Amino acid sequence: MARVVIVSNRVPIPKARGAMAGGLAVALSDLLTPGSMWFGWSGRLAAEPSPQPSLTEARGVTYAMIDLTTEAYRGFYVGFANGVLWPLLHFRLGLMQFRREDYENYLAVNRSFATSLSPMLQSDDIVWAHDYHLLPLARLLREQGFGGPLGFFLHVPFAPPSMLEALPVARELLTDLCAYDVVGFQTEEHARDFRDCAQRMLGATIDGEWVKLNGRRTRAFADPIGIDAETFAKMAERSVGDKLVQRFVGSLSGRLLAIGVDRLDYSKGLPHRFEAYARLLERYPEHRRNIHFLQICPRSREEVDEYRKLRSELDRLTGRVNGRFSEFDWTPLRYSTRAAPRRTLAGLYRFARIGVVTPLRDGMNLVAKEYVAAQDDDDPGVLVLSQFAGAAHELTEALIVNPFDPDAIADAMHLALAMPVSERKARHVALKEKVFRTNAQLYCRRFLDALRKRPAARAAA
Ligand code: GDG
Repeated sequence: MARVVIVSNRVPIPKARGAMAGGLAVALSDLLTPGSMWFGWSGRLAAEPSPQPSLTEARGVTYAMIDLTTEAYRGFYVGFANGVLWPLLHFRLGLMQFRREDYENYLAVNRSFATSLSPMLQSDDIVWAHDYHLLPLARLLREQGFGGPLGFFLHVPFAPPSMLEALPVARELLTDLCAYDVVGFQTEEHARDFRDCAQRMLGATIDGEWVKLNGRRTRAFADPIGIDAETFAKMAERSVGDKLVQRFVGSLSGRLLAIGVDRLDYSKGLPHRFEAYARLLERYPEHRRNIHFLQICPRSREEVDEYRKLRSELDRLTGRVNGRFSEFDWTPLRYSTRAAPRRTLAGLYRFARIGVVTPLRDGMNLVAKEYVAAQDDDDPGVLVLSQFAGAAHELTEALIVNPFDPDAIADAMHLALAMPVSERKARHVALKEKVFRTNAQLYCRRFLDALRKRPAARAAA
């Protein structure tokens, strides 16, 4: 069987003991068999470029990493990836700050990845690159002489042509994506947007899921990411007995819990959500004193101005909600910017009557799936889910809301709080079936199957 080489911006080396870190490492854990390799940035900044990767081995998997210079990192990561591509693909054109020198650094870092990785590749390797940091990698690896299957998965949404046109280098990057053999998206809508862009902006020919450009074919298809639902459900069941979870539950004094868990990011709709909670308490006063809202949002990308601004805004909104509604023995909103241990999160999800997942735009949103997996079958909570999260395409039995409408979120929370257990159970059975079936294993298998079929695709080009 061919070796799988995963490439991503950051490399999640497993800790010496204990479970894997989370996120991508969990989704791809089935592929991390002895002999496989994961390549990316070490997280270290060096004065000089270091093309020679450092190698670490854990559980038979080789983790190969390069350092980046401060200048390359700032242009590539802060400037272009998170200052241009992230806002663009999350429909926030006003936040996009394009600078050609950042784009040059973005290309330079991708070139360093290709130059460092290619000497380690064997001709029958399968390479699977992840996310918007690595759009040009396939072209650059091909230039280095790699001829094997190259796949790419985009974790964030894609944009339709009318929006992608705003990116001055959109045509270059679209052409680069067409150098991959397989390009995977979270939803069919994102895959279709990509094919539309390739057709309208590059003149590519579209045939079903296939994009034909300059005599070669790329398959652009939807492969929604999943979680390891079984492991997560077990973790949730066990962790409700943990000291930390118990202490938290005790502090609620029997009140119901609504929970939100998101990286502190402007795509996650946090200010609208806080506003919605205030509307709930204002318009449905019967819930006052009977509910707590816990928002966990670990700080992220603090190098980017917009993220610092968001944090101050949330500090202000929390103060406003609590200032307005608190009573001496009830604080309606608790908000923490520190990450919680994964096991604690699982226990808190299980305890929460409502999971509030209201991003303004999101590729998938794994929190929605984790919340479902963590529920107690006999007394499940209710998921309130944004129509603009990729997860809403699958999890249709959630209470689906428009995240730009705080009143609609408040109404859904009210409905969830009043929902009889029979309806909660009926919705949960349907959601659980989907989360357990379309899990991380299926996600990996579908993508690799598509990539392994590549020779046939080439012959037909
Ligand atoms: C991108 C796309 C897509 C959060 N807080 C804590 C914590 N988390 C974990 C959650 C979940 C993960 O982080 C977040 O995943 P999401 O999917 O919600 O969002 P992004 O980080 O934006 O991820 C997204 C995803 O890629 C995968 O393809 O779904 O659309 O934007 O697993 O549980 N984990 C711990 N403590 C925290 O405080 N331990």
